[in-house]
Amino acid sequence: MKYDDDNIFAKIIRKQLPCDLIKENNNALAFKDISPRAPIHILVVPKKGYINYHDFISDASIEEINDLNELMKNIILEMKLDHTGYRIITNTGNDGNQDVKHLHFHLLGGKNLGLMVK
Ligand code: DGP
Repeated sequence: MKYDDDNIFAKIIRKQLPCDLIKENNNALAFKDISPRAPIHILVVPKKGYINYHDFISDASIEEINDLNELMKNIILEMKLDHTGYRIITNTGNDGNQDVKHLHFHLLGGKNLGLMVK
């Protein structure tokens, strides 16, 4: 599958659509999910276009991978999620029920999230 430059997260990254920005660095952006499933529901995305995790890990530079992980880590520490716990999810493809075809990690917390898969 080819990456579609017109997906909603690509437009958010290009600032063609608004978002509730949490934090960003050179290669990654974090913003609030528009339909939160938990008191804390943040999406962490690479700025460059990758459809999913395996594309990212195959093709991204070390700087891009480091920046995404650094952004995730800083949010976890700043929101003290390391004290309370959290969940990171990335949905991929059909079985993963991926809706937006730009890699994103859901960072969820703020309550007990229950079982991982129902
Ligand atoms: P997924 O099923 O993993 O592809 O989840 C996509 C998520 O993206 C879903 O939780 C809702 C969120 N989302 C969809 N459109 C927008 C948008 O325009 N802005 C924001 N902030 N989030 C969006």
